[in-house]
Amino acid sequence: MWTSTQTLADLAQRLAPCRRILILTHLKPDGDAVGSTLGMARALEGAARWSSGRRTHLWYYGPPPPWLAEMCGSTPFTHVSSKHPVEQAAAELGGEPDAIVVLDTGAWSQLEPVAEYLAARRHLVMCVDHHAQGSDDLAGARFVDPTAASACQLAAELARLVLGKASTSELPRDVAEAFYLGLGTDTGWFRHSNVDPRTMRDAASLLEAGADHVRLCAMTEQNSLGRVRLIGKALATLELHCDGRLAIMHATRSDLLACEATPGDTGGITDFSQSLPGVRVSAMLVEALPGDFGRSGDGATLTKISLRSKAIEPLVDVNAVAGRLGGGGHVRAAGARMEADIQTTTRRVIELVEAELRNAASR
Ligand SMILES: [Mn+2]
Repeated sequence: MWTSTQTLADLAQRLAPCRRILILTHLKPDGDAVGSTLGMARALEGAARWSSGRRTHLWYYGPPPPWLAEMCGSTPFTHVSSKHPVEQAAAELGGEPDAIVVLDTGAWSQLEPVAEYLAARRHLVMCVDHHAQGSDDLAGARFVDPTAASACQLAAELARLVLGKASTSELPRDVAEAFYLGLGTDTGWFRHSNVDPRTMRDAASLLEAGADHVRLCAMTEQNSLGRVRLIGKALATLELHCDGRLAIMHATRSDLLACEATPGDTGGITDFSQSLPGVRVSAMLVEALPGDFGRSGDGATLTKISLRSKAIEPLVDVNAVAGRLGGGGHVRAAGARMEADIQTTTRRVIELVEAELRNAASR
């Protein structure tokens, strides 16, 4: 069972004498992953009662968010990659760590690049997480609270204990700033269903400590010019099908070129049509060249399909739709590729969603 085996006070006590602490999070770090680890590193540096170089070490792996360097500022971090492998990063620690803190995940699958390194040092691992599932054998010492909207709220409490403060509102500004980032991003800046009174109280406390809401929100909500132009093009193609319950948008290869957008700029555009009241499923179709989305092929026409389903009962299972096209994902967000042009793909998506809408209605 992925439940707590220790209190945060136990973990703070265990960290107190540690002089070389490695801080890790999940692959492809998001705001909560970066915020929790960065805030923790800064708090542990601040609590050091000796002054012989750095006490904490941050490793990230997988595609970093565009704002990573800006967010970390003068706090150093290592990006572990094929160019900078774990062995090299480990050598740079200057010796074996005496603690490894894993934040915002407890799953081996999310720690794949460092799994081997961690497996050999399991007795050193402490985990603080807010996910419902995790791997019990990753960390014997763990604090798990799935009722928290973000790992940053739990990390803020641990940082408070580490620094011996009465409230998280007394955390140093740069520590609070990092934790506020994760609280903001994991709640979609206080819009998602995980927002509750505790979220707001914790956020208020971090704002009191000096977190800059405007700066952090603007930093993570940035779009490139190419992406904004592409959003405009895609919205202009919006069509409703299935009695207004399916919204479809598309972008062609020449749209991308005209907007100076990259295939990476197409992510999340589906969400715009989800704001239409009657829409249950939205789809975004992007004409791709083989290789655009990490697949090399024989030059055949390829259309990438992104599907979203709204959180309204009965839920329409877009994972099932994607599955019929050879793709997959989750019930509410899934994707697939079809070796066909946009028109043919559109017709197929309409057919499949129509059938799935009937399935959902009959459940
Ligand atoms: Mn999280």
